[in-house]
Amino acid sequence: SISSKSDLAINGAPPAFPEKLHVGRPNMGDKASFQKYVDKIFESKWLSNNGPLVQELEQRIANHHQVKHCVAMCNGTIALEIAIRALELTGEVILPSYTFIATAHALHWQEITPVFADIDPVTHCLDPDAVRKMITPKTTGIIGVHLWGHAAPVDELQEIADEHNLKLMFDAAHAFGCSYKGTMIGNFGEAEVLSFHATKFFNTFEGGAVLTNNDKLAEKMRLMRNFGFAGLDNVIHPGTNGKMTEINAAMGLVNLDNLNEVVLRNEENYRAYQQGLNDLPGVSVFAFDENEQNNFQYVVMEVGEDCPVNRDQIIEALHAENVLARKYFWPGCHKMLPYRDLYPHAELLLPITQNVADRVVVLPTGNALSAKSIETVCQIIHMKICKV
Ligand code: T4K
Repeated sequence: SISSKSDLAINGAPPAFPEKLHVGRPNMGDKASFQKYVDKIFESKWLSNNGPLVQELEQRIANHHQVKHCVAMCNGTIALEIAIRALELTGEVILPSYTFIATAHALHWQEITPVFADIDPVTHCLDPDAVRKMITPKTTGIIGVHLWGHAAPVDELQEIADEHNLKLMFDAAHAFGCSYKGTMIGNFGEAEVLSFHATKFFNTFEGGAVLTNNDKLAEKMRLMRNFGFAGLDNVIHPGTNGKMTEINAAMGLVNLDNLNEVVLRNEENYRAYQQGLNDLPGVSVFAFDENEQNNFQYVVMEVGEDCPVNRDQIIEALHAENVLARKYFWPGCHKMLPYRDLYPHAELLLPITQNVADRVVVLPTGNALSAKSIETVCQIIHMKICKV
């Protein structure tokens, strides 16, 4: 156990963990069930192109989110691109800079200008007043991001969208199984995009989907993900290859059976971190809304201005102990290429984004962590912070 500064690896002690603790270790379902699906795939010789397992997965994910349509795709980024294109967004689209780079790239890839608006310091999601400030005659849409699974301010954003005749959609990559005012994510805006990447709460190795209640939009996206084919030899729409394969769907079906256990484990870990960290000076654990459904996939610690050491010093101490905490989503999309060059002064409009991006530490969670190891991670942080 870590009970004095000299027990820290940055001070020469051996690392507290012999093996690396990662953020984003995959949540894995039952291996034997997966193997049964593999056998089925080998028997049927149906590997891709809207196969039976993909269809079953879509149905189950739609039911889980109580939404009409789930259109599965090969990953979350292509799902974003297809949704953006299906909604016919052009010109400028407003989004947060404090998100994974894919949200911005999905727009830029289609020659749409991503316009970054500032966030709320408490929820880390778009600040509706900041969004209003960024609207120009070229604005056609808003992409809210449900960061860490915490819903963006859906009602306020919808009001702005209605007022200015803009299309609203959401990047719900983090928000599988989460809710907003008691309604499951997937039911808001024109469409909401999930990611099923290996590191996500629910994974299909790689994968993603668009959820929507709009029949026409769902139909259009189904065409777009399969080159625009409507039956044999008949292309009726521009399209790309956004299809999910059967092996990905098999992983998804197995992982769906495991969701309750993953949430329970994640929540336990989250509470253990809360308990271990919230009494320490200058740090706090990002608070989820206790009235909503959460997946607790991200344990986010914020290092306050009153903390005796800064975020990077804490990260350095953790990495020395083999705790590979991450600084998602530092430094913000507006500081990465090509956006840094396109908007050299964007940072002036994003003071909260910059502040939050400099203060966040995402901590390892999931199955690989025992209560004891969380206690040790908290002790490391405590020792790094304390004066003696
Ligand atoms: N929108 C948002 C808000 C997103 O967060 C994301 C993805 C997207 C859109 C796009 O969705 P996708 O197109 O990815 O479906 C990771 C993921 O690659 C990315 O999916 C995710 N967000 C982002 C938050 O995290 P990196 O660059 O941090 O990945 P990497 O390789 O450093 O992996 C993170 C950790 O996970 C590693 O320390 C090890 C562990 N890991 C990773 C993989 C892939 C494993 O243990 N096993 C694995 O198979 O981006």
